[in-house]
Amino acid sequence: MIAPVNVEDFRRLTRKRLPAIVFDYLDGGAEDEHGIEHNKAIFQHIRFKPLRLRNVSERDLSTSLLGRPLAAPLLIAPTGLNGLLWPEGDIALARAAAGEGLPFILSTASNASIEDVARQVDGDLWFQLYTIHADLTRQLIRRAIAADYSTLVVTVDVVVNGNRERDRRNGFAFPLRFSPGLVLDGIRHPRWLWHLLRNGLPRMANMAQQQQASLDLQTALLRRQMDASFDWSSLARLRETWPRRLLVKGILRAEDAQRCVELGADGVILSNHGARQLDHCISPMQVLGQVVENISQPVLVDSGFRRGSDVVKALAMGASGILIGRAVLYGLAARGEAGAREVLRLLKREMDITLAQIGCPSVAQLSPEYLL
Ligand code: HOC
Repeated sequence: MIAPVNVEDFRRLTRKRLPAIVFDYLDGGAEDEHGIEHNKAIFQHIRFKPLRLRNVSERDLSTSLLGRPLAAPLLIAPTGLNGLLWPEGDIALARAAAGEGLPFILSTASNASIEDVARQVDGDLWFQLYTIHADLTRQLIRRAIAADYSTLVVTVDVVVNGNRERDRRNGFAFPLRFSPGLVLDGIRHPRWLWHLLRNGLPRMANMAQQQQASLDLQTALLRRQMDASFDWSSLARLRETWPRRLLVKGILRAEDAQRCVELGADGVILSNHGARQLDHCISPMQVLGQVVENISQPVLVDSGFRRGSDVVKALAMGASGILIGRAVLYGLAARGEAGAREVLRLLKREMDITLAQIGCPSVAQLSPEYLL
């Protein structure tokens, strides 16, 4: 294959390198996967209205978010099981983010622990929390504070696990079981198999490290299911236990965003979890404008971003930052840290070209005026 020039090229490389069972876990969505198409297609309905004869000889992608400088309004989204895609996948992603001047959000379901990532990477680290059990939450929060994570992202859209039929058909489960099918698939993907055999099967490091796990915490950890009773009062209590910046991820309604802020959130992340949860769900882009009008705190967004021009559209609509999930994972799975960085750079490059084309010299000056 010729050198990859866009995210879709990296997706094709990833498909070649990974066994189908792992590729499907990364690439797949809920049920019929209409949501994945919808998340991407929504950008087709948002068009630029370029301003002409503007001096765009110098362009600036830099910004600041919650008081910290960023090289561009991009963050690496929290994604689980990155160690299946590349050895030490979480560390590779965190380094790619730091190298590009961007924050990295470590998932509760990561393969590297909170402490290992903090020890090995010098960058702005955020921690994403799944609310599985109150004791686990307390321990994870204590550890994230001790390891100096700057921001907590609480995910609220995985009340139950999404109905992912590719995974069910493939018998995908974690820890990965070496079924005859996977072994055969692995042999057909020797580079992936070699990495896995050399480094050992990844584990969910944050959950493996629990001290004093009560019986019901042990049960919750084994089931790996969320606490479906987590509600607004739980969020209010959680806010009291985390003294630093807190964002709520998975919000899709203006009134919910408002309520998060009233409970002390420093911002929200609009997301439908990359269409991995509810197939027939709106795209966050469909409510971004309303949410931005409703609250003055930062509104971040993810789900379906594959192009720098997608990012520019969201910024013009008022987003303060875009979380990049699958797109950067295609880079990671194809080429490790270098591939993740290549994807971040190509997104930055596409953003820069888009700014020039629409006559806007900096992301700070983007506004709805640039859109139809
Ligand atoms: C502890 C189990 O975000 C995904 C993940 C789902 C995480 C399950 C966590 O695959 O979308």
